[in-house]
Amino acid sequence: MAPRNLAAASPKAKAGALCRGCGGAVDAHAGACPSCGGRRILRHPELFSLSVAHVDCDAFYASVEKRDNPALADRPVIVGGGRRGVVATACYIARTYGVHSAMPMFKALKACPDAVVIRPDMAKYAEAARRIRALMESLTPLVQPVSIDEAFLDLTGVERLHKAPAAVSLARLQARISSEVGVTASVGLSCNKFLAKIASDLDKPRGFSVIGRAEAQTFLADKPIGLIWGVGAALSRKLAADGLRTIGQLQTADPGELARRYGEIGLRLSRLARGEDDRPVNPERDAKSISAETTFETDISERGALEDSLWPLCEKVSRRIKEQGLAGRVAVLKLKRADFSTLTRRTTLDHPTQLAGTLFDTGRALLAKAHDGAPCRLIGIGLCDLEDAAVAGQPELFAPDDARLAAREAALDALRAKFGARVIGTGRGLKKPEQG
Ligand code: TTP
Ligand code: CA
Repeated sequence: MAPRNLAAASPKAKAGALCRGCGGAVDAHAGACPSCGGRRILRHPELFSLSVAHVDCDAFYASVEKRDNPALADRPVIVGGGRRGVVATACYIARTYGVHSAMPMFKALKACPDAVVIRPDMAKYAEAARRIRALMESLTPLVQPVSIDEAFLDLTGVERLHKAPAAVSLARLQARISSEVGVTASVGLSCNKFLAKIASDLDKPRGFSVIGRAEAQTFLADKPIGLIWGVGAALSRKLAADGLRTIGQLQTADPGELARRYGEIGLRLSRLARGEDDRPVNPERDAKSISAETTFETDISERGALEDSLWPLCEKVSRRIKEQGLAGRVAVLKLKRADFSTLTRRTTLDHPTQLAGTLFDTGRALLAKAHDGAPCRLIGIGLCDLEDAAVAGQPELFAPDDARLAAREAALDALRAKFGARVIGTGRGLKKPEQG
């Protein structure tokens, strides 16, 4: 399939170009690659200045099955079945018959009676995924797995190490995944995770697509809001009910109004709609927790005073987790008593959160159970079991109480962004919170 070039022609921009045959950098005006003679040339004005990528394997389970049984190469292959009786994935040939993931198997076979159906072999897929991950990590330490067969890579700063622009290293990675693991992958290259993820899907399979900074807004304008990663059907419906259907409508909507109506996610949607996404590629996403703690000058035994000290810590955790675009499903409270004995209490939330208020309420409940009146020298609180907030989908929006909390925190976050983190307290951080 021919590579897609989304760049608006810009006479001033110095275009980079890449041979899709051998992955080498070529002169932007070359009709064919001087090394391999290939004519599939990808040109883009920002090609050699972008370094955030999303790499996603094509029809992953089915590709592994085809690799292991070459007789299947030209056959429609469906992987799935088993207890749930649904399609896990279909190869691209089977997709031409309308077969897709999560489709009931009987329907899939009605659409494509000749399909070869294979039961999933997770051990095999996990092994291929590990090898692909290792190839990615040989390029950059900044690899953030998203699922078994996809990951974000940040190649900023490793160009000198590889003596090649990120685009060239990624083309080589794509070739190595194919030759060494035996499956194909698609690459999306851009300036941030949001755009890279969209790009990787534009030209599947074996795609290599670029969305540059300059074209991002225009490219997004006529796309449906559902294209935004993490905007599920429920949120799409809610936005549509308010007349918001295209990303372009979000671009022109007042960010303050979006924040007021939808809380934190409104602000985020406004930024994403403009192609702005400052979430870093975070390789430790799965293992990490985000926490904050404080040691008192004098030991504290009074519950209310402990709660007072908890609130600024919740704000700190919330700020850091929002900065990283994460949300945590498990809240952990830590107390160190005056005799240095430590106790931790944890609870799993109904849904992942980024909110200081939710963390505080949870922490306060944990404290009520854990604190026996003994004097304490330290208190800490954190969130773990982290996931990408966009993937977590901000279901708080649909819990009325949390939605109010989210809107309030979003408004405060917007003020902090404008005037600095230290300027805005909520009052709770300064005085004892109301009981209840
Ligand atoms: P995806 O990356 O969503 O899909 P894919 O790799 O099969 O195809 P594409 O080229 O569109 O990326 O999922 C990766 C694997 O996860 C997929 O091969 C099978 C499994 N999977 C399921 O088991 N059930 C599902 O509903 C989906 C979407 C995926
Ligand atoms: Ca995939």
